[in-house]
Amino acid sequence: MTKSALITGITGQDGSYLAEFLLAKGYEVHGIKRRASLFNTQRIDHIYQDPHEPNPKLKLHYGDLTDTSNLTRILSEVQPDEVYNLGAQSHVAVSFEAPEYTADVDGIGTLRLLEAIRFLGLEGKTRFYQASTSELYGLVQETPQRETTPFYPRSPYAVAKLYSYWITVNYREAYGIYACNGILFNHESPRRGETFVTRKITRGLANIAQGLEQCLYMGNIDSLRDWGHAKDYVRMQWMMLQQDVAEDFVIATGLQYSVREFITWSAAELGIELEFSGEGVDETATVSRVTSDMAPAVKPGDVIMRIDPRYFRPAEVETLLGDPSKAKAKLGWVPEITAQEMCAEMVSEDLKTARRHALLKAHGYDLPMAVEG
Ligand code: NDP
Ligand code: GDR
Repeated sequence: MTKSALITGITGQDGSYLAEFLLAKGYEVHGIKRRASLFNTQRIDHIYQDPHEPNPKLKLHYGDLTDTSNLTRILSEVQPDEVYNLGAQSHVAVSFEAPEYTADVDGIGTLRLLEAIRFLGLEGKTRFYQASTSELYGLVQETPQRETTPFYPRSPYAVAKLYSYWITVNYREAYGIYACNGILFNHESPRRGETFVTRKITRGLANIAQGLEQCLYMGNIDSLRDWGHAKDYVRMQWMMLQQDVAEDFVIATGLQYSVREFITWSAAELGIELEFSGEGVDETATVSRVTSDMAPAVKPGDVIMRIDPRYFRPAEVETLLGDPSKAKAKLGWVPEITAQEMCAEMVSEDLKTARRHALLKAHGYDLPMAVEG
């Protein structure tokens, strides 16, 4: 029997990798995409299947996590074996700008899906995965963070996700729904949104290397994160729904690095050696040596990173480090891609794009380069 899965947030980083993963396993995959005035399916265009073809395995539905009747209708039509709730306003800094919307989508959106499962009598059939987050630990109460570490959210995003975490646990306990939380630490890839810190760095430095931008403006580069690769993490999302009993798991690498280190690695991938000097808002990174031809636009003495306090957050999560022992012991999951390998892949992909853009620019096409976030 072909299994079916419904993915909210299929157009995002994780949704695209998970859709690929489930299609390869033979699933019929349904995804909810938002109506937008521009195309927003770039991350899944390579797996798109024409609905006019016989038996397409990937089907897209217009929808939104703020729309109860829409979600209920889609669930009723699809009757999925598995729901992966990955849809969210997922940017922590943006959640301070749009707290109410973030609460609606990231908090109540989860309730809408769980209620729809209950209302439609799918409790015995549909398994539910909630995209919980290490941001729940916020002001950390214990290091490393594990499943039992108390939460202390530090942003409207994290507070909304805290609601989702507990409503998922509650529907499991109250109604017997197979529902679990993956408490995922930061995970990245070449498909990461351009305003999250790793991608902002790899894309920004690749652009600087090719002369498309001059300087990277950063926020708190002392921040410490436990970075994994999205491909490893979506595999774990699926594994969590294949157990006999629903449980919550921390997904992390158990290793931690600073944003400054990630900048250094990314520059090194481009053959750029950096020297950091100054403190706080006056800290800069200056090019000390260029050792390859990947960065023709950069020369020693160039200042290519400065701090812009605009990117500081009203309340910061300074440090996150996960303990994935439970996932390893119970599911046999271990991450396969290191943070350094992931950084190299991201730089390599962003360099390809930057080279194409540099070529276009040389022929008179100007492309907007700057990102805010
Ligand atoms: P992305 O930001 O890349 O993707 C978010 C997805 O949610 C996009 O498909 C987006 O659609 C969709 N979405 C946004 N708002 C709505 C809405 N109102 N209704 C329906 N869909 C909506 O996030 P990631 O793929 O990185 O993360 C996936 C999930 O995992 C998110 O819930 C995130 O909070 C969580 N998470 C992520 C971690 C990470 O490090 N990546 C770590 C821990 C948790 P569109 O493309 O149209 O914008
Ligand atoms: P985070 O990811 O907030 O951890 O949430 P992000 O990459 O945005 O920030 C990581 C750390 O880097 C610092 N930082 C900057 N961040 C951004 N975006 N831009 C900057 O210029 C910058 N300079 C420094 C941040 O302050 C922060 O400390 C991500 C999201 O994917 C969430 O959805 C998910 O739940 C968590 O990871 C786990």
